[in-house]
Amino acid sequence: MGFKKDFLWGGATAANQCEGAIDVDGRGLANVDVVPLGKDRLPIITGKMKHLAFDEEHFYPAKVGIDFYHRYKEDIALFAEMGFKTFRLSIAWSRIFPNGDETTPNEEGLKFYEEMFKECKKYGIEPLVTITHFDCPIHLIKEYGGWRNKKMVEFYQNLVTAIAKRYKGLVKYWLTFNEINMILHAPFMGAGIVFEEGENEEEVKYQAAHHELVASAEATRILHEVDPENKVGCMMAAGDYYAYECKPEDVFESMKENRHNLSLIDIQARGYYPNYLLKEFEQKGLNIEITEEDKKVLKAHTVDFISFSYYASRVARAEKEELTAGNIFESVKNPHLEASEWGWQIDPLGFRITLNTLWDRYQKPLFVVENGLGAVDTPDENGYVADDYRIDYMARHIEAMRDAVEKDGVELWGYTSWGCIDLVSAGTGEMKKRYGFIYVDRDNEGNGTLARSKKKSFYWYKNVIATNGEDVAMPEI
Ligand code: P53
Repeated sequence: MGFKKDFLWGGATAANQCEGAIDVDGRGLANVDVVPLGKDRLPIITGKMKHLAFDEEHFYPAKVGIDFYHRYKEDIALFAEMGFKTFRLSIAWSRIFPNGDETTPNEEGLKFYEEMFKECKKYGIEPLVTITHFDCPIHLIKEYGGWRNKKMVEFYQNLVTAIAKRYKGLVKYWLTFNEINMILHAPFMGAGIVFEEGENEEEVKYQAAHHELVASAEATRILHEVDPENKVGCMMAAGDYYAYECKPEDVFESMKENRHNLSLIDIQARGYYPNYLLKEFEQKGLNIEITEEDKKVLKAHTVDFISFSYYASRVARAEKEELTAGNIFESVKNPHLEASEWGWQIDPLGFRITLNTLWDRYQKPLFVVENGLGAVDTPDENGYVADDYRIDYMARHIEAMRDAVEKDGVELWGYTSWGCIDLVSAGTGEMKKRYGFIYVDRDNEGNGTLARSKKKSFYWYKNVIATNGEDVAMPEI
């Protein structure tokens, strides 16, 4: 019953949202460094506004992040205190290959993650490594146009070969691209794409996605070759679309939205393009170059497991109406659900539904690698955050996940909550949108000591892990 004995409980981060130290130890500049806080962020991450360098008028939160680069030992000790079995982090590509197209990796970059993995192992924590979490060396964007160029596949393979060899025996769980479907919503952040005047944006996005898919399959091949023990997963931003009403037109719309969202992992999981997507290319006149050799690679190297983020469910409606505010993923408002302060619709049962959708569709083990509540935390006079709202959100989601496993028979390897320590928001660039069990003293403008402190949820999650997810109530502390 319940979660399996060796269920991997833990937390998740991404290099660009926590490390800072962007010009230290030979690291090169990346797309994620130059996305600022504020109103220009959305046009920049969606590739509508070209912005490849720093300027005076914007604030760049990634420059410092939460200074994880210098403080990771302290932070991993706190994760260990909560009982983490796994820790999800990403590798900053430009630490390993500062420009992206070099032939030999940067030793200092390799060393940094090696030390970090050893620090995890010290506590029996299994690293879960995202190879690419939205980042791309700026040089590859300027020189080659980012993932629109097929040469990226080669550069990515160099990265994967270097890290697969170096971290053999230290890392077993790998994810190729974070939220691969994000390329369709935020192509600069997802793939270093800046659109040019008058081009067919959809065609560019799908061509870039195709290159990422081939690169992902090649990464799977390399990781399996270097160590047959390696487990490689795809990763998507999930959350089922419901039909707004039971009228067939709304149901049809929700089917289309779900397919659109799942299309890329369909390919990573099954090894071929689904007919519905090929038909869509045809009908829209999109000319996507897919070679016979690419098809062979996709077919031969499918993923071992399916990982995903889940924050909210979504709604589809034949007539587009009121959309939820200011998000990369726009969705029709669901009148039956409450939303977070950022308009993300809170739906624990939707989590169970999404888990079932993915399990039914692929019949491969699942791994929840992001879930959580982005909220404003206000420390009391002692600096303590009593985040009952977060505990409530997470408790209800963990219960729903347990139902999916216990009552529905979904095969699930683990759960890493997003932003287990407060970090910079990917969508907005804010510090104010916090997810952590650990509070970090830093605000949107960069004020604060960066000191860490335990929130109420820290003690709660520790108990969840200690009881293997059986007890989600708040314990006495
Ligand atoms: P933030 C949108 C929708 C779903 C997932 O997001 C998303 C986004 C991006 O805003 O991204 C994932 O920080 C992503 C993380 C990100 C997290 O969700 O905008 O993998 O990097 O931080 C939460 O609240």
